[in-house]
Amino acid sequence: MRDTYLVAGCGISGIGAAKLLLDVGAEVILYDGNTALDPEVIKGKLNHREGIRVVLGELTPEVAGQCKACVISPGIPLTMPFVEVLKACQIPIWSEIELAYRFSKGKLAAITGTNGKTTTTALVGEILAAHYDSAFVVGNIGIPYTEKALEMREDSATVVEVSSFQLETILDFHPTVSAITNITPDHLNRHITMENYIAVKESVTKNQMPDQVCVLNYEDPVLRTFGEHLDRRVIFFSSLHELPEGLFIRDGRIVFRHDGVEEDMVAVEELNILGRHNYENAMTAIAIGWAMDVPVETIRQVLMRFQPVEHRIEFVTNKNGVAYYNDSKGTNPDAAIQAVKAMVKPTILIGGGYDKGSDYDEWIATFEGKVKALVLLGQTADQIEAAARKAGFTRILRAESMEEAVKLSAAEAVSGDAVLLSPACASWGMFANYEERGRIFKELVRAL
Ligand code: UMA
Repeated sequence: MRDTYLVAGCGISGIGAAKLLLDVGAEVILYDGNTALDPEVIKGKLNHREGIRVVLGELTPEVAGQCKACVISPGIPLTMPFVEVLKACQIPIWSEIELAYRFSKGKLAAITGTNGKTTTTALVGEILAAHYDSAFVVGNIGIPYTEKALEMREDSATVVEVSSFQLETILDFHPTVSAITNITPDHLNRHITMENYIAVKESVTKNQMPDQVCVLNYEDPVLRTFGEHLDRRVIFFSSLHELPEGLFIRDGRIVFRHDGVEEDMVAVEELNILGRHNYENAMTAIAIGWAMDVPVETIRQVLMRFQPVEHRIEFVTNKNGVAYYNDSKGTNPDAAIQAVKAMVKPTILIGGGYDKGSDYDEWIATFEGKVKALVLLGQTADQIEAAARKAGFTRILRAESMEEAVKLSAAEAVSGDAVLLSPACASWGMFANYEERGRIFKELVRAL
Protein backbone atom coordinates (compact mmCIF):
# COMPACT_ATOMS: atom_id res chain seq x y z
CA MET A 1 0.00 0.00 0.00
CA ARG A 2 1.19 3.49 -0.78
CA ASP A 3 2.03 5.78 2.15
CA THR A 4 -0.24 8.76 2.62
CA TYR A 5 1.15 12.11 3.70
CA LEU A 6 -0.71 15.13 4.94
CA VAL A 7 0.54 18.36 3.41
CA ALA A 8 -0.61 21.35 5.45
CA GLY A 9 -0.92 24.64 3.57
CA CYS A 10 -1.77 25.06 -0.11
CA GLY A 11 0.64 27.92 -0.84
CA ILE A 12 3.81 27.44 -2.86
CA SER A 13 5.47 25.26 -0.19
CA GLY A 14 2.46 22.96 0.06
CA ILE A 15 2.20 22.60 -3.71
CA GLY A 16 5.96 21.89 -3.95
CA ALA A 17 5.76 19.29 -1.18
CA ALA A 18 2.69 17.62 -2.70
CA LYS A 19 4.32 17.43 -6.14
CA LEU A 20 7.44 15.82 -4.70
CA LEU A 21 5.44 13.27 -2.73
CA LEU A 22 3.26 12.40 -5.73
CA ASP A 23 6.36 12.06 -7.92
CA VAL A 24 7.86 9.51 -5.52
CA GLY A 25 4.64 7.51 -5.50
CA ALA A 26 3.01 8.60 -2.23
CA GLU A 27 -0.61 9.63 -1.76
CA VAL A 28 -1.30 13.13 -0.58
CA ILE A 29 -4.00 14.78 1.48
CA LEU A 30 -3.64 18.51 0.95
CA TYR A 31 -5.05 20.42 3.89
CA ASP A 32 -5.68 24.14 4.25
CA GLY A 33 -7.48 26.12 6.93
CA ASN A 34 -8.95 28.47 4.33
CA THR A 35 -12.39 27.15 3.34
CA ALA A 36 -12.68 29.72 0.56
CA LEU A 37 -10.09 27.87 -1.55
CA ASP A 38 -11.27 25.89 -4.57
CA PRO A 39 -10.10 22.22 -4.44
CA GLU A 40 -10.13 22.01 -8.25
CA VAL A 41 -7.83 25.01 -8.57
CA ILE A 42 -5.47 23.44 -6.03
CA LYS A 43 -5.47 20.09 -7.86
CA GLY A 44 -4.84 21.93 -11.12
CA LYS A 45 -1.47 23.09 -9.78
CA LEU A 46 -0.28 19.51 -9.31
CA ASN A 47 1.51 17.25 -11.74
CA HIS A 48 -0.68 14.19 -11.10
CA ARG A 49 -4.43 13.59 -11.16
CA GLU A 50 -4.51 10.49 -8.92
CA GLY A 51 -3.75 9.95 -5.25
CA ILE A 52 -4.80 13.44 -4.13
CA ARG A 53 -7.46 14.58 -1.71
CA VAL A 54 -8.07 18.17 -0.64
CA VAL A 55 -9.43 18.86 2.86
CA LEU A 56 -10.36 22.42 3.82
CA GLY A 57 -11.33 23.90 7.19
CA GLU A 58 -11.27 21.36 9.98
CA LEU A 59 -8.97 18.35 10.16
CA THR A 60 -10.52 15.33 11.88
CA PRO A 61 -8.60 12.60 13.75
CA GLU A 62 -9.94 10.10 11.15
CA VAL A 63 -8.16 11.94 8.33
CA ALA A 64 -5.04 12.68 10.39
CA GLY A 65 -4.79 9.06 11.52
CA GLN A 66 -4.37 7.84 7.91
CA CYS A 67 -1.12 9.76 7.45
CA LYS A 68 2.48 8.68 7.89
CA ALA A 69 3.64 12.24 8.51
CA CYS A 70 2.49 15.82 8.06
CA VAL A 71 4.58 18.20 5.96
CA ILE A 72 3.80 21.66 7.29
CA SER A 73 4.11 24.95 5.41
CA PRO A 74 6.21 27.63 7.10
CA GLY A 75 3.38 30.13 7.47
CA ILE A 76 1.38 27.81 9.73
CA PRO A 77 2.06 28.30 13.45
CA LEU A 78 2.35 25.13 15.55
CA THR A 79 -0.35 26.51 17.83
CA MET A 80 -3.09 25.82 15.26
CA PRO A 81 -5.82 23.45 16.53
CA PHE A 82 -5.19 20.89 13.75
CA VAL A 83 -1.61 20.52 15.02
CA GLU A 84 -3.09 19.30 18.33
CA VAL A 85 -5.07 16.70 16.36
CA LEU A 86 -1.85 15.53 14.70
CA LYS A 87 -0.04 15.32 18.01
CA ALA A 88 -2.89 13.35 19.57
CA CYS A 89 -2.62 10.89 16.65
CA GLN A 90 1.20 10.82 17.08
CA ILE A 91 1.77 11.93 13.49
CA PRO A 92 5.30 13.33 13.03
CA ILE A 93 5.40 16.90 11.73
CA TRP A 94 8.08 17.74 9.17
CA SER A 95 9.03 21.10 7.86
CA GLU A 96 8.77 21.43 4.08
CA ILE A 97 12.59 21.78 4.04
CA GLU A 98 12.88 18.52 6.01
CA LEU A 99 10.93 16.68 3.31
CA ALA A 100 13.03 18.27 0.56
CA TYR A 101 16.27 17.47 2.39
CA ARG A 102 15.33 13.77 2.59
CA PHE A 103 15.10 13.58 -1.21
CA SER A 104 17.87 15.97 -2.17
CA LYS A 105 21.45 15.09 -3.13
CA GLY A 106 24.82 16.80 -3.25
CA LYS A 107 26.32 19.56 -1.15
CA LEU A 108 23.99 21.88 0.75
CA ALA A 109 24.57 25.34 2.24
CA ALA A 110 21.84 26.68 4.54
CA ILE A 111 21.61 30.38 5.34
CA THR A 112 19.45 31.84 8.07
CA GLY A 113 19.46 35.04 10.13
CA THR A 114 17.14 37.97 10.65
CA ASN A 115 18.44 40.20 7.87
CA GLY A 116 20.62 39.82 4.82
CA LYS A 117 19.80 36.20 4.16
CA THR A 118 18.19 36.77 0.77
CA THR A 119 21.08 38.82 -0.64
CA THR A 120 23.59 36.36 0.80
CA THR A 121 21.67 33.42 -0.64
CA ALA A 122 21.52 35.06 -4.08
CA LEU A 123 25.28 35.79 -3.94
CA VAL A 124 26.13 32.25 -2.82
CA GLY A 125 23.89 30.98 -5.63
CA GLU A 126 26.00 32.87 -8.18
CA ILE A 127 29.22 31.63 -6.60
CA LEU A 128 28.01 28.02 -6.77
CA ALA A 129 26.75 28.43 -10.35
CA ALA A 130 30.17 29.76 -11.38
CA HIS A 131 31.85 26.54 -10.25
CA TYR A 132 29.30 23.71 -10.35
CA ASP A 133 27.47 22.44 -13.45
CA SER A 134 24.42 21.76 -11.35
CA ALA A 135 23.62 24.50 -8.81
CA PHE A 136 20.33 25.41 -7.11
CA VAL A 137 19.04 28.40 -5.14
CA VAL A 138 15.95 27.51 -3.12
CA GLY A 139 13.94 28.08 0.05
CA ASN A 140 12.52 31.19 1.66
CA ILE A 141 13.98 33.24 -1.22
CA GLY A 142 10.88 32.15 -3.14
CA ILE A 143 11.52 28.80 -4.85
CA PRO A 144 10.39 25.99 -2.55
CA TYR A 145 13.19 23.51 -1.85
CA THR A 146 10.73 20.65 -2.56
CA GLU A 147 10.23 21.99 -6.13
CA LYS A 148 13.88 21.26 -6.99
CA ALA A 149 14.95 18.45 -4.64
CA LEU A 150 14.32 15.62 -7.10
CA GLU A 151 16.42 17.34 -9.78
CA MET A 152 19.50 17.36 -7.54
CA ARG A 153 22.41 14.98 -8.19
CA GLU A 154 25.37 13.79 -6.13
CA ASP A 155 27.52 16.43 -7.84
CA SER A 156 25.00 19.26 -7.33
CA ALA A 157 25.54 22.21 -5.01
CA THR A 158 22.53 23.90 -3.43
CA VAL A 159 22.02 26.96 -1.30
CA VAL A 160 18.82 27.17 0.70
CA GLU A 161 17.57 30.29 2.47
CA VAL A 162 15.86 29.09 5.63
CA SER A 163 13.50 31.07 7.82
CA SER A 164 12.89 30.48 11.50
CA PHE A 165 9.44 29.16 10.54
CA GLN A 166 11.01 26.47 8.37
CA LEU A 167 13.52 25.49 11.07
CA GLU A 168 10.88 24.90 13.75
CA THR A 169 10.09 21.40 12.47
CA ILE A 170 13.37 20.06 11.10
CA LEU A 171 14.55 16.64 12.28
CA ASP A 172 17.45 15.33 10.17
CA PHE A 173 17.98 18.44 7.99
CA HIS A 174 21.75 18.56 7.77
CA PRO A 175 23.53 21.18 5.69
CA THR A 176 27.15 20.69 4.65
CA VAL A 177 27.72 24.35 5.56
CA SER A 178 25.46 26.53 7.71
CA ALA A 179 25.43 30.28 8.30
CA ILE A 180 23.58 32.68 10.59
CA THR A 181 23.92 36.27 9.41
CA ASN A 182 22.61 38.01 12.56
CA ILE A 183 19.80 37.73 15.10
CA THR A 184 17.64 40.68 16.10
CA PRO A 185 14.03 40.61 17.35
CA ASP A 186 11.64 39.47 14.61
CA HIS A 187 8.59 37.24 14.27
CA LEU A 188 8.07 37.36 18.03
CA ASN A 189 4.31 37.07 17.55
CA ARG A 190 5.07 33.52 16.41
CA HIS A 191 8.07 32.54 18.54
CA ILE A 192 6.81 34.43 21.64
CA THR A 193 10.21 34.91 23.30
CA MET A 194 13.58 36.02 21.98
CA GLU A 195 15.08 32.85 23.54
CA ASN A 196 12.81 30.65 21.40
CA TYR A 197 13.61 32.66 18.29
CA ILE A 198 17.38 32.43 18.92
CA ALA A 199 17.18 28.69 19.65
CA VAL A 200 15.27 28.05 16.45
CA LYS A 201 17.78 30.03 14.35
CA GLU A 202 20.72 28.27 16.02
CA SER A 203 19.17 24.88 15.25
CA VAL A 204 20.29 25.27 11.62
CA THR A 205 23.60 23.74 12.74
CA LYS A 206 22.26 21.12 15.16
CA ASN A 207 22.81 18.08 12.91
CA GLN A 208 26.22 19.13 11.58
CA MET A 209 29.39 17.18 12.43
CA PRO A 210 32.23 18.79 14.43
CA ASP A 211 34.39 19.17 11.30
CA GLN A 212 31.62 20.85 9.31
CA VAL A 213 31.52 24.60 8.88
CA CYS A 214 29.14 27.03 10.58
CA VAL A 215 29.60 30.68 9.53
CA LEU A 216 28.71 33.25 12.21
CA ASN A 217 28.73 37.00 12.71
CA TYR A 218 31.34 37.96 15.32
CA GLU A 219 29.71 41.36 15.84
CA ASP A 220 26.42 39.82 16.89
CA PRO A 221 26.71 39.27 20.67
CA VAL A 222 24.37 36.27 20.63
CA LEU A 223 26.21 34.59 17.77
CA ARG A 224 29.67 35.35 19.10
CA THR A 225 28.84 33.57 22.38
CA PHE A 226 27.12 30.76 20.50
CA GLY A 227 30.13 30.25 18.22
CA GLU A 228 32.64 30.34 21.03
CA HIS A 229 30.97 27.31 22.62
CA LEU A 230 29.99 25.47 19.45
CA ASP A 231 31.48 22.08 18.63
CA ARG A 232 31.80 22.81 14.88
CA ARG A 233 34.35 24.40 12.61
CA VAL A 234 33.19 27.99 13.18
CA ILE A 235 34.19 30.66 10.67
CA PHE A 236 33.55 34.07 12.16
CA PHE A 237 33.28 37.21 10.08
CA SER A 238 33.57 40.72 11.45
CA SER A 239 32.93 44.12 9.92
CA LEU A 240 34.61 45.85 12.89
CA HIS A 241 37.50 43.74 14.22
CA GLU A 242 40.55 42.11 12.71
CA LEU A 243 40.19 38.43 13.63
CA PRO A 244 43.00 35.90 14.17
CA GLU A 245 40.98 33.47 11.96
CA GLY A 246 38.04 34.21 9.69
CA LEU A 247 36.92 37.16 7.59
CA PHE A 248 37.32 40.83 8.37
CA ILE A 249 37.81 44.23 6.76
CA ARG A 250 41.24 45.86 6.88
CA ASP A 251 42.01 49.15 5.14
CA GLY A 252 38.81 48.87 3.10
CA ARG A 253 39.56 45.34 1.89
CA ILE A 254 37.96 42.04 2.82
CA VAL A 255 40.59 39.63 4.14
CA PHE A 256 40.11 35.89 4.73
CA ARG A 257 42.50 34.28 7.23
CA HIS A 258 42.33 30.51 7.45
CA ASP A 259 44.65 27.54 7.96
CA GLY A 260 47.66 29.84 8.38
CA VAL A 261 47.09 31.71 5.10
CA GLU A 262 45.75 35.19 4.52
CA GLU A 263 43.77 35.79 1.32
CA ASP A 264 43.11 39.30 0.12
CA MET A 265 39.62 38.94 -1.35
CA VAL A 266 38.33 42.26 -2.65
CA ALA A 267 38.17 45.97 -1.83
CA VAL A 268 34.72 46.84 -0.50
CA GLU A 269 34.69 49.70 -3.03
CA GLU A 270 34.81 47.14 -5.83
CA LEU A 271 31.50 45.64 -4.68
CA ASN A 272 28.19 46.78 -6.18
CA ILE A 273 26.40 46.14 -2.90
CA LEU A 274 26.87 48.89 -0.38
CA GLY A 275 26.82 49.36 3.35
CA ARG A 276 28.25 47.51 6.30
CA HIS A 277 25.38 44.98 6.27
CA ASN A 278 26.23 44.13 2.66
CA TYR A 279 29.95 43.73 3.42
CA GLU A 280 28.83 41.27 6.08
CA ASN A 281 26.70 39.48 3.47
CA ALA A 282 29.71 39.34 1.15
CA MET A 283 31.93 37.90 3.91
CA THR A 284 29.30 35.27 4.75
CA ALA A 285 29.11 34.30 1.08
CA ILE A 286 32.91 34.04 0.78
CA ALA A 287 33.10 31.73 3.78
CA ILE A 288 30.28 29.56 2.44
CA GLY A 289 31.71 29.44 -1.08
CA TRP A 290 35.10 28.41 0.28
CA ALA A 291 33.56 25.75 2.55
CA MET A 292 31.60 24.46 -0.48
CA ASP A 293 34.97 23.97 -2.27
CA VAL A 294 34.69 26.84 -4.74
CA PRO A 295 38.16 28.20 -5.67
CA VAL A 296 38.91 31.57 -4.09
CA GLU A 297 39.59 33.13 -7.49
CA THR A 298 36.11 32.16 -8.73
CA ILE A 299 34.54 33.64 -5.59
CA ARG A 300 36.50 36.86 -6.13
CA GLN A 301 35.26 37.21 -9.72
CA VAL A 302 31.62 36.67 -8.73
CA LEU A 303 31.90 39.19 -5.89
CA MET A 304 33.07 41.89 -8.27
CA ARG A 305 30.28 41.36 -10.79
CA PHE A 306 27.37 40.59 -8.41
CA GLN A 307 24.54 43.09 -8.75
CA PRO A 308 21.78 43.56 -6.19
CA VAL A 309 18.37 42.46 -7.38
CA GLU A 310 16.81 45.32 -9.38
CA HIS A 311 14.26 47.40 -7.44
CA ARG A 312 15.09 45.58 -4.17
CA ILE A 313 17.14 47.94 -1.96
CA GLU A 314 19.11 48.63 -5.12
CA PHE A 315 21.86 51.20 -4.80
CA VAL A 316 21.38 53.83 -7.51
CA THR A 317 24.15 56.38 -7.09
CA ASN A 318 25.80 58.87 -4.76
CA LYS A 319 24.99 62.58 -5.28
CA ASN A 320 26.64 65.19 -3.06
CA GLY A 321 27.49 62.55 -0.46
CA VAL A 322 23.90 61.26 -0.39
CA ALA A 323 23.31 57.58 -1.27
CA TYR A 324 20.13 56.87 -3.25
CA TYR A 325 18.37 53.49 -3.03
CA ASN A 326 15.53 52.14 -5.14
CA ASP A 327 13.26 49.72 -3.32
CA SER A 328 10.27 50.10 -5.61
CA LYS A 329 9.61 46.38 -5.01
CA GLY A 330 8.68 47.36 -1.45
CA THR A 331 5.01 47.19 -2.40
CA ASN A 332 3.68 46.29 1.04
CA PRO A 333 4.58 47.33 4.59
CA ASP A 334 6.41 44.05 5.31
CA ALA A 335 8.79 44.41 2.38
CA ALA A 336 9.26 48.10 3.14
CA ILE A 337 10.14 47.29 6.74
CA GLN A 338 13.06 45.17 5.47
CA ALA A 339 14.33 48.10 3.43
CA VAL A 340 14.19 50.53 6.36
CA LYS A 341 15.95 47.95 8.52
CA ALA A 342 18.69 47.58 5.91
CA MET A 343 19.52 51.30 5.94
CA VAL A 344 22.63 52.22 7.91
CA LYS A 345 22.49 56.00 7.41
CA PRO A 346 19.98 58.70 8.41
CA THR A 347 17.30 58.22 5.75
CA ILE A 348 14.81 60.32 3.84
CA LEU A 349 12.08 57.86 2.91
CA ILE A 350 9.78 58.21 -0.10
CA GLY A 351 6.55 56.27 0.45
CA GLY A 352 2.92 56.00 -0.52
CA GLY A 353 1.03 54.82 -3.58
CA TYR A 354 -1.99 52.70 -4.42
CA ASP A 355 -4.29 51.72 -1.51
CA LYS A 356 -4.39 47.96 -0.85
CA GLY A 357 -5.98 48.44 2.58
CA SER A 358 -2.69 47.87 4.40
CA ASP A 359 -1.91 48.91 7.95
CA TYR A 360 1.16 51.13 8.20
CA ASP A 361 1.73 51.20 11.97
CA GLU A 362 4.42 48.49 12.08
CA TRP A 363 6.29 50.07 9.19
CA ILE A 364 6.23 53.48 10.87
CA ALA A 365 7.43 51.90 14.13
CA THR A 366 10.68 50.91 12.37
CA PHE A 367 11.45 54.56 11.49
CA GLU A 368 12.68 55.41 14.96
CA GLY A 369 16.18 56.84 15.04
CA LYS A 370 16.70 56.15 11.32
CA VAL A 371 14.12 57.84 9.11
CA LYS A 372 14.56 61.61 9.48
CA ALA A 373 11.91 62.68 6.97
CA LEU A 374 9.06 61.08 5.09
CA VAL A 375 8.11 62.22 1.59
CA LEU A 376 4.64 61.00 0.66
CA LEU A 377 2.87 60.67 -2.65
CA GLY A 378 -0.11 58.80 -4.09
CA GLN A 379 -3.52 57.68 -2.90
CA THR A 380 -2.35 56.49 0.53
CA ALA A 381 -0.48 59.69 1.47
CA ASP A 382 -3.25 60.96 3.83
CA GLN A 383 -3.60 57.66 5.60
CA ILE A 384 0.16 57.23 6.08
CA GLU A 385 0.54 60.81 7.27
CA ALA A 386 -2.22 60.31 9.86
CA ALA A 387 -0.65 57.05 11.09
CA ALA A 388 2.81 58.66 11.27
CA ARG A 389 1.56 61.69 13.22
CA LYS A 390 -0.31 59.40 15.62
CA ALA A 391 3.03 57.65 16.25
CA GLY A 392 4.71 61.02 16.90
CA PHE A 393 6.58 61.26 13.58
CA THR A 394 6.18 64.78 12.21
CA ARG A 395 8.79 65.53 9.53
CA ILE A 396 6.43 64.80 6.63
CA LEU A 397 6.55 66.37 3.15
CA ARG A 398 3.99 65.89 0.39
CA ALA A 399 4.70 65.49 -3.34
CA GLU A 400 2.38 65.36 -6.33
CA SER A 401 4.75 63.40 -8.55
CA MET A 402 7.88 61.23 -8.35
CA GLU A 403 9.82 64.16 -9.81
CA GLU A 404 8.73 66.40 -6.95
CA ALA A 405 9.41 63.63 -4.40
CA VAL A 406 12.99 63.22 -5.65
CA LYS A 407 13.58 67.00 -5.59
CA LEU A 408 12.16 67.40 -2.08
CA SER A 409 14.27 64.47 -0.84
CA ALA A 410 17.45 65.86 -2.39
CA ALA A 411 16.78 69.23 -0.73
CA GLU A 412 16.14 67.58 2.62
CA ALA A 413 19.25 65.35 2.58
CA VAL A 414 22.71 66.35 3.77
CA SER A 415 26.00 64.61 3.02
CA GLY A 416 26.10 61.24 4.83
CA ASP A 417 22.33 60.65 4.48
CA ALA A 418 20.49 58.15 2.33
CA VAL A 419 17.35 58.63 0.23
CA LEU A 420 15.25 55.50 -0.04
CA LEU A 421 12.26 54.92 -2.31
CA SER A 422 10.37 52.12 -0.52
CA PRO A 423 6.69 52.96 -0.86
CA ALA A 424 5.04 50.14 1.19
CA CYS A 425 2.28 50.41 -1.44
CA ALA A 426 1.62 49.22 -4.97
CA SER A 427 2.44 51.57 -7.83
CA TRP A 428 -0.89 51.42 -9.70
CA GLY A 429 -2.64 54.68 -10.31
CA MET A 430 0.63 56.56 -10.92
CA PHE A 431 2.69 53.91 -12.73
CA ALA A 432 2.07 50.77 -14.79
CA ASN A 433 3.93 48.60 -12.26
CA TYR A 434 6.69 48.73 -9.65
CA GLU A 435 9.37 48.25 -12.32
CA GLU A 436 8.30 51.42 -14.10
CA ARG A 437 8.13 53.32 -10.81
CA GLY A 438 11.68 52.19 -9.94
CA ARG A 439 13.07 53.02 -13.38
CA ILE A 440 11.58 56.52 -13.32
CA PHE A 441 12.97 57.09 -9.82
CA LYS A 442 16.44 56.03 -10.96
CA GLU A 443 16.33 58.28 -14.03
CA LEU A 444 15.27 61.27 -11.91
CA VAL A 445 18.00 60.60 -9.35
CA ARG A 446 20.71 60.28 -12.00
CA ALA A 447 19.53 63.54 -13.55
CA LEU A 448 19.78 65.48 -10.28
N1 UMA B 1 -2.49 28.50 6.11
C1 UMA B 1 -3.28 27.66 6.88
N2 UMA B 1 -3.29 27.87 8.22
C2 UMA B 1 -2.55 28.86 8.81
C3 UMA B 1 -1.75 29.68 8.02
C4 UMA B 1 -1.74 29.47 6.65
O1 UMA B 1 -3.96 26.77 6.38
O2 UMA B 1 -2.59 28.98 10.03
C5 UMA B 1 -2.48 28.30 4.65
C6 UMA B 1 -2.99 29.52 3.90
O3 UMA B 1 -4.40 29.50 3.79
C7 UMA B 1 -2.29 29.37 2.57
C8 UMA B 1 -1.02 28.60 2.90
O4 UMA B 1 -1.15 28.12 4.23
O5 UMA B 1 -3.07 28.64 1.63
C9 UMA B 1 0.18 29.51 2.80
O6 UMA B 1 1.35 28.86 3.26
P1 UMA B 1 2.61 29.76 3.70
O7 UMA B 1 2.14 30.92 4.49
O8 UMA B 1 3.61 28.86 4.34
O9 UMA B 1 3.13 30.38 2.31
P2 UMA B 1 3.87 29.76 1.05
O10 UMA B 1 3.19 30.29 -0.14
O11 UMA B 1 4.01 28.29 1.13
O12 UMA B 1 5.31 30.50 1.16
C10 UMA B 1 6.28 30.02 2.10
C11 UMA B 1 6.94 31.21 2.80
N3 UMA B 1 5.94 31.98 3.53
C12 UMA B 1 6.02 32.19 4.85
O13 UMA B 1 6.91 31.76 5.54
C13 UMA B 1 4.92 33.00 5.47
C14 UMA B 1 7.68 32.08 1.80
O14 UMA B 1 8.42 33.06 2.51
C15 UMA B 1 8.68 31.22 1.02
O15 UMA B 1 9.25 32.01 -0.01
C16 UMA B 1 7.99 30.02 0.41
O16 UMA B 1 7.29 29.28 1.42
C17 UMA B 1 9.00 29.06 -0.24
O17 UMA B 1 9.87 28.48 0.68
C18 UMA B 1 7.90 34.38 2.47
C19 UMA B 1 8.06 35.06 3.82
O18 UMA B 1 7.40 36.05 4.08
C20 UMA B 1 8.67 35.21 1.44
N4 UMA B 1 8.93 34.54 4.71
C21 UMA B 1 9.17 35.13 5.99
C22 UMA B 1 10.29 36.14 5.95
O19 UMA B 1 11.09 36.11 5.02
O20 UMA B 1 10.39 36.94 6.92
C23 UMA B 1 9.52 34.02 7.00
